[in-house]
Amino acid sequence: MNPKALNMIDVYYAPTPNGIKIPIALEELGVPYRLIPVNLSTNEQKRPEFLQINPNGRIPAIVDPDGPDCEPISVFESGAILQYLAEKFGGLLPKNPRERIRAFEYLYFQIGGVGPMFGQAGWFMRQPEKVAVGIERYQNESRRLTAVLETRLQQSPWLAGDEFSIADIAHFGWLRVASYAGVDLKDYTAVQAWVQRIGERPAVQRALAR
Ligand SMILES: N[C@@H](CCC(=O)N[C@@H](CS)C(=O)NCC(=O)O)C(=O)O
Repeated sequence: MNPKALNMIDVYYAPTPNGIKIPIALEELGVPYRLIPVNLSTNEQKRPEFLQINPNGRIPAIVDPDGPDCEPISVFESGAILQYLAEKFGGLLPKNPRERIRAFEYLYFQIGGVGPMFGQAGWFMRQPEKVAVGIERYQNESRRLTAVLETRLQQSPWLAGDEFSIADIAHFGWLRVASYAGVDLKDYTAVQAWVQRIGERPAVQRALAR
Protein backbone atom coordinates (compact mmCIF):
# COMPACT_ATOMS: atom_id res chain seq x y z
CA MET A 1 0.00 0.00 0.00
CA ASN A 2 1.16 3.54 -0.70
CA PRO A 3 2.55 4.68 2.70
CA LYS A 4 1.11 8.14 2.16
CA ALA A 5 -2.37 6.64 1.99
CA LEU A 6 -1.91 5.48 5.57
CA ASN A 7 -1.90 9.10 6.74
CA MET A 8 -4.91 10.17 4.76
CA ILE A 9 -7.82 11.80 6.51
CA ASP A 10 -10.96 9.68 6.25
CA VAL A 11 -14.03 11.74 5.41
CA TYR A 12 -17.39 10.15 6.17
CA TYR A 13 -19.43 11.67 3.47
CA ALA A 14 -22.61 12.02 1.45
CA PRO A 15 -23.04 14.65 -1.30
CA THR A 16 -25.24 16.97 0.76
CA PRO A 17 -24.96 20.67 1.73
CA ASN A 18 -23.08 19.72 4.91
CA GLY A 19 -21.14 16.84 3.39
CA ILE A 20 -19.62 18.86 0.57
CA LYS A 21 -17.98 21.36 2.93
CA ILE A 22 -15.23 18.96 3.97
CA PRO A 23 -13.83 17.83 0.59
CA ILE A 24 -13.92 21.47 -0.52
CA ALA A 25 -11.81 22.52 2.48
CA LEU A 26 -9.38 19.62 2.00
CA GLU A 27 -9.00 20.35 -1.72
CA GLU A 28 -8.43 24.04 -0.95
CA LEU A 29 -5.80 23.12 1.65
CA GLY A 30 -4.15 20.53 -0.62
CA VAL A 31 -4.52 17.80 2.00
CA PRO A 32 -4.90 14.16 0.81
CA TYR A 33 -8.08 12.48 1.95
CA ARG A 34 -10.23 9.43 1.37
CA LEU A 35 -13.99 9.72 0.95
CA ILE A 36 -15.98 7.07 2.77
CA PRO A 37 -19.53 7.16 1.44
CA VAL A 38 -22.27 6.92 4.06
CA ASN A 39 -25.61 5.82 2.65
CA LEU A 40 -28.19 8.07 4.31
CA SER A 41 -31.13 6.33 2.63
CA THR A 42 -30.30 3.08 4.47
CA ASN A 43 -29.49 4.94 7.71
CA GLU A 44 -25.84 3.89 7.75
CA GLN A 45 -25.21 7.03 9.81
CA LYS A 46 -27.15 5.49 12.72
CA ARG A 47 -25.10 2.27 12.88
CA PRO A 48 -23.19 1.62 16.12
CA GLU A 49 -19.78 1.71 14.32
CA PHE A 50 -20.58 5.15 12.93
CA LEU A 51 -21.93 6.44 16.25
CA GLN A 52 -18.45 5.82 17.66
CA ILE A 53 -17.24 8.50 15.23
CA ASN A 54 -20.27 10.81 15.43
CA PRO A 55 -22.55 10.17 18.41
CA ASN A 56 -25.11 12.44 16.70
CA GLY A 57 -25.47 9.98 13.81
CA ARG A 58 -25.04 12.48 10.97
CA ILE A 59 -22.52 13.27 8.29
CA PRO A 60 -19.97 14.75 7.88
CA ALA A 61 -17.35 13.37 10.25
CA ILE A 62 -13.62 12.78 9.86
CA VAL A 63 -10.96 10.55 11.33
CA ASP A 64 -7.47 12.01 11.23
CA PRO A 65 -4.88 9.27 11.88
CA ASP A 66 -2.40 11.98 12.83
CA GLY A 67 -4.25 13.97 15.49
CA PRO A 68 -2.87 15.76 18.57
CA ASP A 69 0.08 13.88 20.13
CA CYS A 70 0.27 11.91 16.86
CA GLU A 71 -2.74 9.85 17.98
CA PRO A 72 -5.84 9.37 15.79
CA ILE A 73 -8.76 11.69 16.41
CA SER A 74 -12.34 11.74 15.15
CA VAL A 75 -14.17 15.04 14.69
CA PHE A 76 -17.89 15.58 14.04
CA GLU A 77 -19.99 18.71 13.31
CA SER A 78 -19.00 20.41 10.08
CA GLY A 79 -18.05 23.70 11.78
CA ALA A 80 -15.70 21.93 14.18
CA ILE A 81 -14.19 19.93 11.32
CA LEU A 82 -13.60 23.07 9.24
CA GLN A 83 -11.99 24.82 12.20
CA TYR A 84 -9.84 21.76 13.01
CA LEU A 85 -8.58 21.50 9.42
CA ALA A 86 -7.96 25.24 9.04
CA GLU A 87 -5.98 25.39 12.29
CA LYS A 88 -4.04 22.18 11.68
CA PHE A 89 -3.04 22.98 8.10
CA GLY A 90 -2.73 26.76 8.48
CA GLY A 91 -5.10 28.00 5.78
CA LEU A 92 -8.64 29.22 5.11
CA LEU A 93 -8.62 31.46 8.20
CA PRO A 94 -7.39 35.05 7.97
CA LYS A 95 -4.28 35.92 10.00
CA ASN A 96 -5.68 39.39 10.61
CA PRO A 97 -7.39 39.07 14.03
CA ARG A 98 -10.43 41.15 13.07
CA GLU A 99 -11.07 39.16 9.90
CA ARG A 100 -10.50 35.94 11.82
CA ILE A 101 -13.29 36.90 14.22
CA ARG A 102 -15.54 37.70 11.25
CA ALA A 103 -14.78 34.25 9.80
CA PHE A 104 -15.92 32.61 13.04
CA GLU A 105 -19.02 34.82 13.23
CA TYR A 106 -20.19 33.80 9.78
CA LEU A 107 -19.16 30.18 10.35
CA TYR A 108 -21.33 29.89 13.48
CA PHE A 109 -24.10 31.89 11.80
CA GLN A 110 -24.18 29.15 9.19
CA ILE A 111 -24.14 26.27 11.64
CA GLY A 112 -26.72 27.75 14.02
CA GLY A 113 -28.89 29.66 11.54
CA VAL A 114 -28.71 29.14 7.80
CA GLY A 115 -28.12 25.36 7.88
CA PRO A 116 -31.00 24.42 10.21
CA MET A 117 -33.48 26.91 8.68
CA PHE A 118 -32.78 25.90 5.07
CA GLY A 119 -32.97 22.25 6.10
CA GLN A 120 -36.35 22.72 7.80
CA ALA A 121 -37.75 24.78 4.92
CA GLY A 122 -36.80 22.07 2.43
CA TRP A 123 -38.21 19.35 4.67
CA PHE A 124 -41.59 21.04 5.19
CA MET A 125 -41.87 21.85 1.47
CA ARG A 126 -41.48 18.16 0.60
CA GLN A 127 -43.92 16.61 3.06
CA PRO A 128 -47.04 14.98 1.57
CA GLU A 129 -49.07 16.98 4.09
CA LYS A 130 -48.47 20.68 3.37
CA VAL A 131 -48.23 22.45 6.72
CA ALA A 132 -48.54 26.08 5.63
CA VAL A 133 -47.36 27.58 8.92
CA GLY A 134 -44.18 25.45 8.87
CA ILE A 135 -43.39 26.18 5.22
CA GLU A 136 -43.98 29.90 5.71
CA ARG A 137 -42.02 30.12 8.95
CA TYR A 138 -38.88 28.38 7.65
CA GLN A 139 -38.94 29.87 4.14
CA ASN A 140 -39.30 33.39 5.55
CA GLU A 141 -36.50 32.78 8.00
CA SER A 142 -34.28 31.33 5.21
CA ARG A 143 -34.93 34.43 3.11
CA ARG A 144 -34.23 36.74 6.05
CA LEU A 145 -30.91 35.00 6.74
CA THR A 146 -29.99 35.17 3.06
CA ALA A 147 -30.62 38.92 3.21
CA VAL A 148 -28.08 39.15 6.06
CA LEU A 149 -25.51 37.49 3.78
CA GLU A 150 -26.54 39.77 0.93
CA THR A 151 -25.82 42.86 3.05
CA ARG A 152 -22.41 41.49 4.04
CA LEU A 153 -21.45 40.50 0.48
CA GLN A 154 -22.46 43.90 -0.88
CA GLN A 155 -19.75 45.34 1.38
CA SER A 156 -17.08 42.68 1.23
CA PRO A 157 -15.82 40.18 -1.38
CA TRP A 158 -15.80 37.29 1.10
CA LEU A 159 -17.67 36.74 4.34
CA ALA A 160 -14.62 37.24 6.57
CA GLY A 161 -13.42 40.27 4.57
CA ASP A 162 -10.72 40.23 1.89
CA GLU A 163 -9.86 36.53 2.21
CA PHE A 164 -11.75 33.40 1.20
CA SER A 165 -12.23 31.32 4.36
CA ILE A 166 -14.01 28.40 6.00
CA ALA A 167 -16.99 30.74 6.49
CA ASP A 168 -17.50 30.91 2.71
CA ILE A 169 -17.11 27.15 2.40
CA ALA A 170 -19.67 26.55 5.15
CA HIS A 171 -22.31 28.75 3.49
CA PHE A 172 -21.65 27.62 -0.08
CA GLY A 173 -23.12 24.15 0.62
CA TRP A 174 -26.65 25.44 1.16
CA LEU A 175 -26.57 28.63 -0.94
CA ARG A 176 -25.66 26.76 -4.12
CA VAL A 177 -28.94 24.83 -3.76
CA ALA A 178 -30.96 27.67 -2.20
CA SER A 179 -34.04 26.93 -4.33
CA TYR A 180 -34.44 23.68 -2.33
CA ALA A 181 -35.46 25.90 0.60
CA GLY A 182 -37.62 28.18 -1.55
CA VAL A 183 -34.98 30.94 -1.74
CA ASP A 184 -34.57 32.50 -5.20
CA LEU A 185 -31.06 33.93 -5.52
CA LYS A 186 -32.21 36.33 -8.24
CA ASP A 187 -33.43 38.42 -5.30
CA TYR A 188 -29.92 38.39 -3.76
CA THR A 189 -27.50 39.45 -6.48
CA ALA A 190 -24.35 39.71 -4.35
CA VAL A 191 -24.96 36.22 -2.92
CA GLN A 192 -25.62 34.89 -6.42
CA ALA A 193 -22.34 36.35 -7.75
CA TRP A 194 -20.46 34.98 -4.71
CA VAL A 195 -21.90 31.46 -5.27
CA GLN A 196 -20.74 31.65 -8.88
CA ARG A 197 -17.24 32.83 -7.90
CA ILE A 198 -16.85 29.99 -5.41
CA GLY A 199 -18.13 27.46 -7.95
CA GLU A 200 -15.42 28.58 -10.37
CA ARG A 201 -12.56 27.83 -7.94
CA PRO A 202 -10.56 24.82 -9.19
CA ALA A 203 -10.44 23.20 -5.73
CA VAL A 204 -14.22 23.49 -5.40
CA GLN A 205 -14.70 21.96 -8.83
CA ARG A 206 -12.42 19.05 -7.91
CA ALA A 207 -14.37 18.43 -4.70
CA LEU A 208 -17.73 18.57 -6.50
CA ALA A 209 -16.48 16.12 -9.13
CA ARG A 210 -15.53 13.40 -6.62
N1 LIG B 1 -24.90 20.45 12.36
C1 LIG B 1 -24.49 19.31 11.60
C2 LIG B 1 -25.59 18.92 10.63
C3 LIG B 1 -25.28 17.62 9.93
C4 LIG B 1 -26.46 17.13 9.11
O1 LIG B 1 -27.60 17.61 9.26
N2 LIG B 1 -26.19 16.18 8.23
C5 LIG B 1 -27.24 15.60 7.42
C6 LIG B 1 -26.84 15.58 5.96
S1 LIG B 1 -26.65 17.24 5.32
C7 LIG B 1 -27.45 14.15 7.84
O2 LIG B 1 -26.53 13.46 8.18
N3 LIG B 1 -28.72 13.70 7.78
C8 LIG B 1 -29.05 12.34 8.12
C9 LIG B 1 -29.80 12.23 9.42
O3 LIG B 1 -30.27 13.24 9.95
O4 LIG B 1 -29.95 11.11 9.90
C10 LIG B 1 -23.18 19.64 10.86
O5 LIG B 1 -23.01 20.82 10.52
O6 LIG B 1 -22.34 18.75 10.68
